[in-house]
Amino acid sequence: IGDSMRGRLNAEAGHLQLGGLNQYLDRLVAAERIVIVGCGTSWHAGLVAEYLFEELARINVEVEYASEFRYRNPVIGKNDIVIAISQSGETADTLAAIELAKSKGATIFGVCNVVGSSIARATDAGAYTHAGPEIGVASTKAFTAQVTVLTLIAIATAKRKGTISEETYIQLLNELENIPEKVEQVFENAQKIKEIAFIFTYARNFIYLGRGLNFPVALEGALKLKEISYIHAEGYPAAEMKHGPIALIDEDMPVVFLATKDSSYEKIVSNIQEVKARKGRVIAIVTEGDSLIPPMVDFVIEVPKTHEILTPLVSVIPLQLLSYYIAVMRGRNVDQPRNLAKSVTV
Ligand code: F1P
Repeated sequence: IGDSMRGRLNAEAGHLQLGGLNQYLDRLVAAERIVIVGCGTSWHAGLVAEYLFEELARINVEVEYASEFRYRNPVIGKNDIVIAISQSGETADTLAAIELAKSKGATIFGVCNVVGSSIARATDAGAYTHAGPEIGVASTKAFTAQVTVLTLIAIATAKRKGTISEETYIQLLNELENIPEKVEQVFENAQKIKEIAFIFTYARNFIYLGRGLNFPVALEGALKLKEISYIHAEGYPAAEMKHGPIALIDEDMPVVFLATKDSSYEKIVSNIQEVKARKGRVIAIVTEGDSLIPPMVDFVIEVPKTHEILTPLVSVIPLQLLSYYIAVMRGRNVDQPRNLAKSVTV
């Protein structure tokens, strides 16, 4: 995250360094619709961006799996802006989605990690995440770096569009500077996360629930667990639970709740009560100092308080660590999980 932000924040000068995107900011400001395409973790970062662009810049956003979009006959044209997200910059489905959108006249922006990659070259402009290579196959720092860059783009767009005040703008940028330190603080809880991982090493299923900006984080937590530990895991918006997944809850089901103190807090508390009433085993990610949730649940992992808009950057870290420790305890090769490729080029 630090590398992704270094040199980009210049709140006093009133502008952000967003690489080639700086010249195109007016296109984003005027956009009636943004279509975001990506696969896997990159798609989850896109879902976070949907909340950010809608909330801050009041732009309609659609987030598409590139692997579906490319085979549909999507309604897309010259008034649309497509943002393609990819760590490797080589994912075949994302590249094909870009080519399709381009052939219909859309403008394509990229958020890629690898400089000069095929996707970066296929776009009209973009901002690199500059997060360095992922050592393992599963995206982890790619997610936080993508979300950081997308947050900056949404903030810059909103500022120029006038949909956020100067005060909110400065507040968000100042808080972004605090994020690397807050992520470090989560790492100080590593021992506790390891103990929880030990208890659930041989769980057969997991459910992850979150609301708002924490919903894509729940999806990402479930994906990380699947990818590196091979445990079946599902992520849902917490409010969807009653529409089906609640049938799965019993005393053998670990349920990870993203329950940080934000605008969904009260609702998530009642979702936790619903799960506890059915004897689910709840692991709650809460904001430091929360005294309401801990007595209600089985395990608690605290994260530092941040601005609601920036929550995913902090709340995803304990989920990545939990997956990591469970995978290591199960003897998995976390850097090279079975069946996964670093870039899916076919
Ligand atoms: C997308 C992705 C990763 C996933 C795995 C396979 O890659 O689905 O999110 O962790 O490595 O590829 P990319 O387009 O972001 O490089």
